[in-house]
Amino acid sequence: MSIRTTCAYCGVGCGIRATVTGEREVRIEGDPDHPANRGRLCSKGTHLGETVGLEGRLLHPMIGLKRASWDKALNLVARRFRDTIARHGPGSVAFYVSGQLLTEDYYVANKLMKGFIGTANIDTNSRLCMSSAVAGHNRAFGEDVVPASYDDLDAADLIILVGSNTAWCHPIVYQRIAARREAGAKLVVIDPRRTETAEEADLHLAIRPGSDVALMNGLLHWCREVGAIDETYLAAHVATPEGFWDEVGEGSDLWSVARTCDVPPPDLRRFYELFAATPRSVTMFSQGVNQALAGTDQVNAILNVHLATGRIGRPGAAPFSITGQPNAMGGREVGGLASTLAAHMDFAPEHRDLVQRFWASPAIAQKPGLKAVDLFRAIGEGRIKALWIMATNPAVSMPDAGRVREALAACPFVLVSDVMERTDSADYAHVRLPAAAWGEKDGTVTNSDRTISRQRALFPLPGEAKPDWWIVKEVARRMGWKTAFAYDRPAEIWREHCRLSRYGNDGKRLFALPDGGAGGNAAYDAMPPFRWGGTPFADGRYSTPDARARLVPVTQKPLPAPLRDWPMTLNTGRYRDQWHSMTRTGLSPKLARHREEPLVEVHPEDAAELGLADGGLARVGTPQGDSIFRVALTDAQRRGELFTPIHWTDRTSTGGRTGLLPRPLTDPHSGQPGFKATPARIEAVATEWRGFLIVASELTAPPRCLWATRVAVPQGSLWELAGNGDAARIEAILPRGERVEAIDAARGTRRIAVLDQGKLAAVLFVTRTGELPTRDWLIAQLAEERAAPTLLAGRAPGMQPDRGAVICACFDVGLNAIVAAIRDRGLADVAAIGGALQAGTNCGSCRPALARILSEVTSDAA
Ligand SMILES: Nc1nc2c(c(=O)[nH]1)N[C@H]1C(S)=C(S)[C@@H](COP(=O)(O)OP(=O)(O)OC[C@H]3O[C@@H](n4cnc5c(=O)[nH]c(N)nc54)[C@H](O)[C@@H]3O)O[C@H]1N2
Ligand SMILES: Nc1nc2c(c(=O)[nH]1)N[C@H]1C(S)=C(S)[C@@H](COP(=O)(O)OP(=O)(O)OC[C@H]3O[C@@H](n4cnc5c(=O)[nH]c(N)nc54)[C@H](O)[C@@H]3O)O[C@H]1N2
Ligand code: SF4
Ligand SMILES: [Mo]
Repeated sequence: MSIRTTCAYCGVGCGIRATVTGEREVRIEGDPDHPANRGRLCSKGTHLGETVGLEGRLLHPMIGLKRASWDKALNLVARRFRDTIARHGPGSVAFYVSGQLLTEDYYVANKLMKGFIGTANIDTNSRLCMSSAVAGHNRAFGEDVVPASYDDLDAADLIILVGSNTAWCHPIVYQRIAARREAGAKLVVIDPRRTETAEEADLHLAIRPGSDVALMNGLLHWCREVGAIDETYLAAHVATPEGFWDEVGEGSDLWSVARTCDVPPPDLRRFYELFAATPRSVTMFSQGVNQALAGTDQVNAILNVHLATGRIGRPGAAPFSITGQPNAMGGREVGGLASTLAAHMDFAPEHRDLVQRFWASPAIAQKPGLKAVDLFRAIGEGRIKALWIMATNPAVSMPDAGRVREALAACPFVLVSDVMERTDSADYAHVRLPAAAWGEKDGTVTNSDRTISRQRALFPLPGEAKPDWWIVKEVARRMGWKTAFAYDRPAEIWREHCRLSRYGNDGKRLFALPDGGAGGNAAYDAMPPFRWGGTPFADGRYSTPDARARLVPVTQKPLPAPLRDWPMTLNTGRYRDQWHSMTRTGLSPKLARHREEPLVEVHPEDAAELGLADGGLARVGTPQGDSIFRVALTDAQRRGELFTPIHWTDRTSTGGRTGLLPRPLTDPHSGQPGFKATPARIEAVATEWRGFLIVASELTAPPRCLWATRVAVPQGSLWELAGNGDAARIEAILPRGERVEAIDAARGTRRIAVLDQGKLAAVLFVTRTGELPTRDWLIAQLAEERAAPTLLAGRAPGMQPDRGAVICACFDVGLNAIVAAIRDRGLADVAAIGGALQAGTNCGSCRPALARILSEVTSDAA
């Protein structure tokens, strides 16, 4: 029997049909009836089944390093929070929560902090993610409403992706865009990097980072010049501040904009003409827009264009802020940000009054609380003395993560509730509480297009794990608020949340959920996905006092010249097959193969000047800290710019730690950090030896050397290694067992295998001058009952060559097979590759990569 649920990962919110096939085993299929994906899944969703094992899970409450009963742990937590509040006031405690909580969890945490503890010191990792979009929506619409749905993509004739690597980060939305293009729609991508998304586009504008306001103001100015402004719409539904158009016109002629954005004027003109001529346009944006010091202005620059052209509230015409996490949107709905109260209300006296009455609560937060960056600063300064971290890993994901770690280390009481036993943040916890994970928890999530779906439990709760809502309400009850937190099941919380959304609303707020009470628990259990809000603003009425939207004057900030000591600009973001700090995707061997190490991507000409070699190591430094990455040369980068991934942690690497690098500076309106542009420098790092370690058992810490980075492989892990001095130190990490060794002093090569009754336990290869064998065959030996006798040769006699990097994660197809098939069988398009090798025929995430390989191979041949 299959259970309908929702994917654990991104804000696309794909529906899944899960069939439990054994204890902690599940078969995953896309749900053909879910409106977000209609049966499709991307590589991450497809491989969810590989991540539901109990490996690495936290299964019991822990006080320090000791296992404790729930009773004892909860009493301690309640006492510590109560005592801290009694001594230092409610402002001395804080929660830092996450868009990976379910709505019900989120609601209860928010209610406890804002209505009972009585401060708004609850912020969420969504602050790092889309708070600029929230601030932009509030400024323009008077309410944080995303006025778009995926259906608009199916109706659009032009889709513009701004600061969004959709093919990797929202793959199923990308598939939808690709399908619409087959029907003739055009795609424009605006991103400083030539991502796989950009590579596929009809037009790619590789703008200078941070120049989006200039680009959008230029577009607005162009639309005015060519008569594409919808004057009727403006007159009826939009308030235009005095002098707005003069400001827009300033520096907005094509040539000036092209210079500011550093793009060829003909390309810019093509974009502007295309937009002006295409009423059905959707502008979709994410972190390249939000994560900037002028993120909110960048959002409003986009919203201005859509308002002024009347391209909003109509099919196929909308600005579309796409959310990252599975329940980022649900968090906005419950008011999980420190700057909002609940149910799309803020701290205006009438809202405070209304929410307090509804909750019948003893207190209500009077003003916004500390936003994430300020919150961790306050912890560092000793102003916050008790912190609860729920479903997020700030020691990795906050900007200037080194300072965040210092703050956590200094905080008198840190509570972490997480599904994993060890995370970089949990290392600082005084108490750790085991939370239920995806596949065990039960509740609702809201995706990017306001569709609310159920996540349903597939397995019984393992060990003593408990759902987050249960943990929060137990703490609340022990702090003395028994009746207000007397929940027995998520359905009760859901119904309360629905009631609050409608309470005293009278159409003032668009966010109003249907009566969640109808049909009781059974209706909740059976609830099909539904979208709230219909087509927002279809009637031209906005949530402002005068029902008009606002054009918000925004001007391009001067772009900083390169600094002498920090001449490069560091951009950071995501890989296709990893999710954030890898606590889940890191368990999947298939997902590990796409990018096995954290790379720093650099333009070849910069590399030549700086003496960086492709495949070598380099140290990336900023005033905040430094970290080492593997160099990858690519002309997809602009000159002077670097790109590093956010995924690697202390658990998985000695280097590759992007979080240490960004500045803790934020947008003045939203408090969102500017993760995408940090002044930086880069220098080559020489190492005397290289090697790798394949182990069956999990290491508790990376091997000690300059460079050690881990990925999951079937039945074990693979560590890539490099360092200086005596490599023999590494051997200390090898497990006990029967050892076989081969040492070649001339080449400085050491090869050691450790066997446990004939089965491979570990193999370490190190060399100073020689080659290393490919890893695949050795990895496969982990699965053999008796390891092959040619282990130390690194291959079987007469073995076939390497497979190359895995391109298609679904069918495990390597680069070399694809190249060979294109050459030998004369394959001419992506569909033909799919026909021959299956690659690209499931989730489609690798289709852009297949297209590129195809064009490279065919142009090589020509
Ligand atoms: N595979 C995968 N998918 C994910 C996630 C994941 O971890 N892995 N995380 C999810 C989450 S929480 C989020 S928030 C989303 C994020 O999804 P995206 O926003 O698509 O991802 P990012 O890689 O952070 O950044 C997007 C792009 O912004 C570009 N950019 C940088 N600076 C600028 C600029 O000044 N202007 C413009 N126009 N563009 C710029 C970057 O070069 C980058 O390609 O992905 C979600 N989906
Ligand atoms: N430099 C740089 N930094 C960034 C970004 C960037 O682009 N560049 N992007 C930012 C963005 S957009 C985001 S969203 C953040 C993401 O950053 P984080 O939120 O720190 O990332 P995750 O690794 O997803 O952390 C989630 C944690 O919750 C745990 N968890 C999973 N499910 C549950 C559950 O049901 N209950 C509980 N209690 N725990 C659970 C996981 O094991 C994991 O430890 O990173 C931000 N940081
Ligand atoms: S696009 Fe992929 S990661 Fe995102 S919800 Fe769908 S299957 Fe999950
Ligand atoms: Mo995010």
